[in-house]
Amino acid sequence: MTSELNQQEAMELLRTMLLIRRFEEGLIQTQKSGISIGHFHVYIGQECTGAAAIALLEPQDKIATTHRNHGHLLARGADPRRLYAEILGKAAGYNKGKGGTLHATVAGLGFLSTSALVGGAVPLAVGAGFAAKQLGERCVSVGFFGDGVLEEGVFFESLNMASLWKLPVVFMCENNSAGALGQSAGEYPGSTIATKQLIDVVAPFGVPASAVDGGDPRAVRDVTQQALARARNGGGPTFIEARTVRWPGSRPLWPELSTGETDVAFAWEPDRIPMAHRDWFANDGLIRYVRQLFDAKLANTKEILALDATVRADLAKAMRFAIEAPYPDPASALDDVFA
Ligand SMILES: Cc1ncc(C[n+]2csc(CCOP(=O)(O)OP(=O)(O)O)c2C)c(N)n1
Ligand SMILES: [Mg+2]
Repeated sequence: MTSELNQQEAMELLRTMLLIRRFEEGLIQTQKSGISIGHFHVYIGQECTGAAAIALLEPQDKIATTHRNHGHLLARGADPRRLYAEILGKAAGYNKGKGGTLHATVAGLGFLSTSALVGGAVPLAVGAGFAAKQLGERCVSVGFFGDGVLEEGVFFESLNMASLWKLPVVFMCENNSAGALGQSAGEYPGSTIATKQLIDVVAPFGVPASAVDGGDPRAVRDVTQQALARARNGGGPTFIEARTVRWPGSRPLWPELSTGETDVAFAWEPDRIPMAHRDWFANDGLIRYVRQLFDAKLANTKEILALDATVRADLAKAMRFAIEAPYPDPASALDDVFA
């Protein structure tokens, strides 16, 4: 069953995707300008998955996420000023600057503690699903995690429990390994899993699984809608493999704006795309989605450019806020921590 987006929903989805893309382009540019940020990971190239799936969640639903969390937090409505501040280690950040990019979390938006451990998000999501079932709450728990998580034992333990106990969990595996050369080539690690079809690993556990083009928000929306309905109706967990191509800028150990700032006009003027980046942008979910909106006459070029300009202006202000914000008082170093 497919459900079409109305014009307002379609534009809201575009706004979320642009927000994520521009937020992270801004982060890379800020770091390159010499401002100390530390190591971080970006969600560029995967926006369609998080934006489309998270738009379907209800306020009481829970989300667990990973080291690649900025897009999930923004899609759920996190304030870019406080998220930038958190990433820059400032006291105005969501976690008073003590979580940083790897542990940024917003409990009020249903985020369980973000885990930068490969695999950490999965038992968190299953635990929240278990709690919801025990308490009789109409709440679904969605775990976002990378393909590398299928190398971890905790994934299989968690999947097994979720299946046995029919927990309301959506396992959203974001497989971004296509095009990644991995650690052996001096790049950021890709996964090294013998099976190439991740959904095959899940079948013996009796968990319904489907693979989807993670760069197609409508496809992501359809499978997520089915998974959420199954979970809410007591049908138990679902595994979704959202496949995307690794953004070239996420192949080095530190992100590089290697394809340049995204020009949304690439969608209707493909000749503007620099030759070296044509393969990437032909696949880029954001540009593909803009083209779909344009072709379906859901938005014209003026509206799309205006939306982009507003997003960029707001983010420039948000970044200024974060840069000017003070660091936490050293005397507070031991507050709010387990040590
Ligand atoms: C348990 C554990 N082992 C190793 C690492 C180092 N590490 C950080 S990200 C990463 C690769 C993760 O790949 P994947 O889960 O596919 O996520 P992606 O970065 O591709 O989105 C590794 C090995 C870690 N954070 N945790
Ligand atoms: Mg991966």
